[in-house]
Amino acid sequence: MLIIGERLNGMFKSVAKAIKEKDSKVIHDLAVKQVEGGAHMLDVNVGPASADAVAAMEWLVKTIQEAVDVPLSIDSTKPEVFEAGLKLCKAKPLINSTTAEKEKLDILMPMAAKYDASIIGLTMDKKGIPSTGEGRTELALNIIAAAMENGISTDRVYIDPLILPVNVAQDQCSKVLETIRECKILSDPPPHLLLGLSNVSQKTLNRELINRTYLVMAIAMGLDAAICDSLDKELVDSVITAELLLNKDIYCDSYLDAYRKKAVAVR
Ligand code: THG
Repeated sequence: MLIIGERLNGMFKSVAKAIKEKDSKVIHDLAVKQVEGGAHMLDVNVGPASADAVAAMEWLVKTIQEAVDVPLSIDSTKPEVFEAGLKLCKAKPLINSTTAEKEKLDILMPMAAKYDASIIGLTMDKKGIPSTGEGRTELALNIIAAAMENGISTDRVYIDPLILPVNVAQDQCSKVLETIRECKILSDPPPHLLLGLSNVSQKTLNRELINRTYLVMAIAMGLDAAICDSLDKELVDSVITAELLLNKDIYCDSYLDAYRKKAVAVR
């Protein structure tokens, strides 16, 4: 399971403030702590409040790479902000994200090819997010086809069926699980399946419990990547345990410690 740390996002007030004041220490600390917590990659989003999003992305990518060397997921909606981040990435980046709209795919797939980046495809278009699993899977197929047309291997595509908060769209949680299972057979090699996990628990009580439970359910359906809070030890423990139970790792009594030691050794 690819764990992508969610905390370097201007949506968080402390991060927005650090970007505004160019406070490197706050960014370095968050980068290091997320990687120590188990993140293999970090999501980077300058947030809605940045006056100059291009300059903010450049500063943020440079600053993060002073502290850690994991690959980055460049999170934006604007082509010029993607370019600003991608051109500075030292390790192969992930573009977060394109939608299934032709105009977006025509810009972002060639950009992925140009920077040798992987790419997240959201199962939404001009009409929004389909309310059925089938509708989402159909859009995923359009995204995969566009990748192939641009010479991008289908295993560099991360389909994101877009999970919504359980308190506003409760019936959608099971539709997303359906989509995860269905998308795995859309291509050979299959695409990856990813979620921005914390969306599911926005403005709920018991956030951690909801995140952890849903993540394990999604992993059982074939999810293999999540943008999530790697500072949450119980969440990361759940991921490690779910993978063990799916026979992706060899059991021993100290499997949690063994996983963490191995993760540090390969870093
Ligand atoms: N899919 C993809 N990318 C994404 C998302 C997705 N990127 C952004 C987001 N969704 C995933 N990251 C987060 C980060 C934080 C929160 C949720 C998802 C979050 N933030 C607190 C909140 O809103 O309550 C902020 C609280 C604070 O300010 O301290 O929950 O789905 N591809």
